[in-house]
Amino acid sequence: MTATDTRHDWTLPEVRKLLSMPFNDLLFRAQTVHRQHFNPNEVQVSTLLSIKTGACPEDCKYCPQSGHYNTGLEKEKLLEMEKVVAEARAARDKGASRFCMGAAWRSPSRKDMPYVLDMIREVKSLGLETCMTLGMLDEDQAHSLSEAGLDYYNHNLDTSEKYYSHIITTRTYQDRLDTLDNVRKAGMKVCCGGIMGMGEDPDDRAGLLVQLANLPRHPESVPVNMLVKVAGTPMEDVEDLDPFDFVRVIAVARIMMPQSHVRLSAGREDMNEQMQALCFLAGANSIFYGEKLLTTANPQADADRELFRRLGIRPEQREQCHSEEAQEEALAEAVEKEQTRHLFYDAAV
Ligand code: SAM
Ligand code: DTB
Ligand code: SF4
Repeated sequence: MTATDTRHDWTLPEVRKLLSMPFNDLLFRAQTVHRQHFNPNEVQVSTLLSIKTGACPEDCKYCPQSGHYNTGLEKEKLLEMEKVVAEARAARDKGASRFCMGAAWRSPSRKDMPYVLDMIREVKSLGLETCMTLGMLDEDQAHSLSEAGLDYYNHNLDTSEKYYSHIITTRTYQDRLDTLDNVRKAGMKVCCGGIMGMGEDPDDRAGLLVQLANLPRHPESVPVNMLVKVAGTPMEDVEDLDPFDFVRVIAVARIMMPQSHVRLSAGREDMNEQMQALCFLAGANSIFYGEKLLTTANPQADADRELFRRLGIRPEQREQCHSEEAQEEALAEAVEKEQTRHLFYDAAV
């Protein structure tokens, strides 16, 4: 690894230039970087579950769960533990290695925290990596989640600082950055990315990438979502993004954050297989797996297994580790996984 691999001093003009390279040159460069850090035929697989749906006080213009818009969504209370555990077990048995739980909150309330902490412990005990996305966190909340064993916290910057106020007015970009800082300080891994196709201009995509790659540490996971246009949200009729521009964002994210997992996230239901294959070629190496994201549709698990088979892609079994301590931990996990190998079999065909 060289120092240039983990730069944190990207400038807008540089990123603009990367985003507008000839497509073939860009993909070649991204794939070259990808192969220096990852097995190009492995993709990490996460499953999402909405643990608290709808009636969110925030006004994010893209979101079907905001209480500000009428999207016809049935709002739900915090899910019972049994349901969460059953969904997590089913996800594990279908081959997911990480279980991501999302709540339509501005931030978790004092009363909900104990349930959330229990969920982490229960899901972790199934041998899954855990991820949550619960809105803004203060330092104490981040520490509690970390102590309960939460591996990842998802908190997206969504777009550039410049475009942010066009999308959300109920919190600031700085609020998001503060939460990311609290998550880092508490020792959790960061999952942070954005949404493309919200009517932003190419400079907003470049601005978001600069923000992500210039964080003090790169997020371990970078979800790149294509906007899912939901009727009733202010973004239901926004103009489609050129799919090649979406692939460009994946490629540039791969080049700028070479050791991060870049997730081809929401929006796959509207992408054909060729488009998804291009995203993998551009360096995407993680997906959401299972027929539902939080409230909207995702491809059927069978269809994804078939796509993996046709592309010769295997689900990644565990994170790559660098420190000795982490390697020991991984070995222990591998032994445990060996004992439950049959559970992962069907996704590895
Ligand atoms: N309420 C928490 C928050 O906003 O941080 C957690 C849940 S929120 C639904 C998680 C992320 O989902 C958002 O940051 C956004 O990036 C993504 N998201 C929401 N609606 C989306 C849509 N229609 N299309 C694509 N991504 C979406
Ligand atoms: C992320 O970046 N995308 C996921 C996850 N993190 C939480 C959420 C996508 C949500 C798409 C709209 C929905 O299903 O409600
Ligand atoms: Fe609420 Fe999160 Fe949706 Fe924004 S993105 S409305 S905070 S659930």
